[in-house]
Amino acid sequence: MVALESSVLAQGLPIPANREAAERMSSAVERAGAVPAITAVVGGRCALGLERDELERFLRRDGIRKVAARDLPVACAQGVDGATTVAASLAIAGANDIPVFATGGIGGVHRDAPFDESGDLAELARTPMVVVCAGAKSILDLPATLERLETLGVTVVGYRTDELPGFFTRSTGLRLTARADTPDELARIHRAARSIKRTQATLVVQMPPADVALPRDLVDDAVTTALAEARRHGIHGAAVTPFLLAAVERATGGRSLRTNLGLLEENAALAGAIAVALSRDGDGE
Ligand code: PSU
Ligand code: MN
Repeated sequence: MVALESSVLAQGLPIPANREAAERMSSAVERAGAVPAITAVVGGRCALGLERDELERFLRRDGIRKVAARDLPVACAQGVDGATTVAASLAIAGANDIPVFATGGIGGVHRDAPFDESGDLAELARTPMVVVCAGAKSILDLPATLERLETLGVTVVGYRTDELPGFFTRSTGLRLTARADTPDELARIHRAARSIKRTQATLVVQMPPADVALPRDLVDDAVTTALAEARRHGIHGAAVTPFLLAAVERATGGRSLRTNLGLLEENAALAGAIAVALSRDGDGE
């Protein structure tokens, strides 16, 4: 089984791209031979896998709140619908012993703020799952995010790359300490982590597909514009990430959307392959 998040569907991507993302990610996991399960809070229940009508509610986006790990108990007790971030999705999937999770980009240390660090990092430090992503979103402070992952003891492995990918871009110039070139190798690393009782995630980072990746200077300019817009509007707290993603989309003339969809699918496919590799040795779930 491969867990997928729902905040990217209800907050991160616009309609109708969010439907395309849900379909492309789920199909990619299935093609790899694994079973996709979207995590969310549905009427106060922590769900692993959504019914058709439930998914439709999340894709319509209205009235669906963004639920981070700290919000889970309140969302459950109040019986609401909530789209789960990476952190909240890991909390749900980890509690159910799901071995693998895929997303687009994890949260991290924000630029330009006195202190704003995504709860995703803390949850990665206490959830021993394989997490596949394209790095942390380009809107973040990537060197600081990598330092925090090191401090937290999260193993970061480049899949067919020696560098931290930049979510929208293939390269950031930030060197990684580990690389693997096959799903089997990744499965071995994760099994080693489990066997020595590491509590952290194995964070697998993969570049966005070459045909949709954006050039670094274009993304740098778009992020600068987006950050200035966020400052002007006084955006803060949980609203920062969705706002910046939408602002980058405007600033790249919509090109970042294609990148986002392409990398979500690619990450889901790799997560499916890793889940299959893990289960082959009877160690998958
Ligand atoms: N990556 C995307 N789109 C998103 C997110 C990540 O391409 O919408 C979401 C994820 O759910 C991630 C969250 O966990 O943003 C991080 O939000 P914050 O910075 O508030 O922790
Ligand atoms: Mn934050």
